[in-house]
Amino acid sequence: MADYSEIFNEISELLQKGKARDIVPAVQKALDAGAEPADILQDALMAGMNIIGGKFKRNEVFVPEVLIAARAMNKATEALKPALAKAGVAPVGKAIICTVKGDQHDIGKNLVKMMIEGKGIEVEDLGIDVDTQVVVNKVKESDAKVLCLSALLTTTMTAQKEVIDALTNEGVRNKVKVMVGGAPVTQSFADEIGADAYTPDAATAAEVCRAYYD
Ligand code: B1M
Repeated sequence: MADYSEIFNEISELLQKGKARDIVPAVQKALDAGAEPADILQDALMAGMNIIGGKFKRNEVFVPEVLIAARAMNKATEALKPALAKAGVAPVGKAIICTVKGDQHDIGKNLVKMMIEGKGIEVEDLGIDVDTQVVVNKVKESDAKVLCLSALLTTTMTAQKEVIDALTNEGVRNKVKVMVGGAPVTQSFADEIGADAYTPDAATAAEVCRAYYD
């Protein structure tokens, strides 16, 4: 089996340094060399992001460094998108995704979106820091079957509950399956707030989401 560790390390280093311009050709180089897109995502990009995350936690890097790394991550995942989403068939249905109110983290959300699109589902992305009422209004007007809520902060995961409660109060809870995720979210939290599904990562989210359309 081919060894991609050198190019994966290079991509991880570029991500950590926030080299958004250089990371795209490096990702392309890995693809051209035959590396699996899922491995580039996991073993190069997520690996680099985890290193940055650890340094952030230990106060070895600060918000600006993390922001430029995040920008490089988003560029790199965009470059991976065609390879990841190779289904290329007519969409089987629609889903809505957003990062909840108060939360500006979008890398995980973008990955989940990309993987769901790869399963042939059209995804309407409401963005980050999305007001609960905006989500409810979108569910009302859209024919989406699934709503995906991302939260990365312990202080914002409660907004996932707010959305579910608001959907119930406005009589549209049964219109969509609500899927929740994000680093602090757990299965027991999802059960507690009445979500339909919790998934720990983007690939599982896409699988579970796709099953709602079968
Ligand atoms: Co933030 N941040 N951050 N940050 N940041 C974390 C989350 C933190 C754990 C860092 C730390 O202290 N170790 C910590 C949270 C602590 C907590 O609440 N428990 C934290 C903090 C404290 C903060 C600020 C408060 C810092 C400050 O200002 N003092 C601030 C808050 C801003 C806000 O949102 N209001 C803040 C800001 C930022 C930046 C803006 C600098 C930047 C975000 C840039 C961006 O997203 N464009 C940032 C980043 C990058 C991180 C870390 C380093 C990386 C997050 C990430 O993108 N991971 C993060 C530390 C860490 O996680 N190691 C951290 C990669 C991504 C692919 O993983 O998002 O978990 P993740 O998504 C996964 C799964 O969770 C799942 O699938 C994805 C892929 O497999 N998933 C879903 C995610 N959403 C899903 C939805 C689904 C299903 C699955 O729906 C169905």
